Amino acid sequence: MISFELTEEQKAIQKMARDFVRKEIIPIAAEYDEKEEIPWQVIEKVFKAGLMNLHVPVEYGGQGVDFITEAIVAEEMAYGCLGINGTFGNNALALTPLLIAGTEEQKEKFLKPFCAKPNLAAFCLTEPEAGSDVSAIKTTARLEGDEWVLNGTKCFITNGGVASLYTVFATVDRSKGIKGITAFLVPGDTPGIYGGKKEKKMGDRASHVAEVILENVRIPRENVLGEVGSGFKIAMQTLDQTRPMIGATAVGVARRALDEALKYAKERKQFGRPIAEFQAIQFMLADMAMQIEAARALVWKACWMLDQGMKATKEGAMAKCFASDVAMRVTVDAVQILGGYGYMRDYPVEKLMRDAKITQIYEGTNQIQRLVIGRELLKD
Ligand code: COS
Repeated sequence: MISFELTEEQKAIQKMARDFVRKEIIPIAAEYDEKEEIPWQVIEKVFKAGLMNLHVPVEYGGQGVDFITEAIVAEEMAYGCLGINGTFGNNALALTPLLIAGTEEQKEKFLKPFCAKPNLAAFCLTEPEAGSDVSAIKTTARLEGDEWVLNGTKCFITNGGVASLYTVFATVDRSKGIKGITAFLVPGDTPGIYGGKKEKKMGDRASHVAEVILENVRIPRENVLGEVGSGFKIAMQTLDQTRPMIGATAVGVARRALDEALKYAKERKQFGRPIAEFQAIQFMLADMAMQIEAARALVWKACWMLDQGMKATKEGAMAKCFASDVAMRVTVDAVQILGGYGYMRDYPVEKLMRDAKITQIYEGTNQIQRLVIGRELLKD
């Protein structure tokens, strides 16, 4: 059975997120992009509005919504600002390993207090020499008595240095390759874990992305997630669930660019007419709208599969890859429609174009997504 009709709850949360974005995010997005800072007051308001930790079950203090609802909210939030959404949306990436592999005790101990406040989490996988090739990570974990001792450097970590909880991937034995990779929970106040250099970014600038340094970080033995050596699979299973959300945010960025381009094309007069009356512009707007609809359909399909408990590795990669490529093309076209004004910071479209670029890169480059899709096709 296929239906694109949202449930009453989904319509209500979509409206709530849309109103929130209009009131709290759009008015300040350009300022925080310029300042390259997290608007902490907005994070608190997102939390109070019940729009944070959507995917975390209610019994651990989250909102317990399904994947489609999460995607609907992510689209609305990214319509307002990709970077601001990325700051609290990143909790989905960082907490999913705990939801997938955590024991009941770990969920009680870590999720409940985390979700009781507007806390941020960080997912620490990438390293200077291990981006697409996760198997190359060098951060080590050594068991000493009843404690794990972690050492290494992570890079490009969203919320690095400002998170209250870190999910850290480290190797217990480099000679074992991916079979040595293990996932750990590290509370943000643990001595030895701290934020390093904060990155200066092209776009996505209202999010805090930095190195995370681990220097003899000692955590209790029971902070290991799942089996020792299962970290790579946990990371891949996590990305299967979160890549569709990157797709949803890319749809939000693209939809905003289309709305800005439509508004401008109706107002801007050249040769005595609004430029929207020229077919050259109409065809661009039509292509933008078509691509956005197709991208959202792929995102919702992947989310629907996840909601049914199905494996959606291929569909999640398709949704992320297609939607982020769409966001890039649509935002470039929006800048083109706005012409010289589009290139200037007084209008929001140049920011959308800068923001769109990262969606083709993070949570696996679009080359990696194509590789994942190709492998899945060959398996089928
Ligand atoms: N779910 C469950 N298990 C998975 C899986 C998935 N989605 N993907 C891979 N695995 C398992 C495989 O089944 C295999 O298990 P066995 O050894 O038991 O057979 C194992 O993991 C290794 O898989 P594979 O051979 O595909 O690993 P590769 O080293 O070739 O790496 C890629 C695969 C490149 C796809 C992976 O490293 C990747 O996604 N890289 C990008 C990482 C990324 O997104 N980084 C961004 C950081 S987050 S901002």
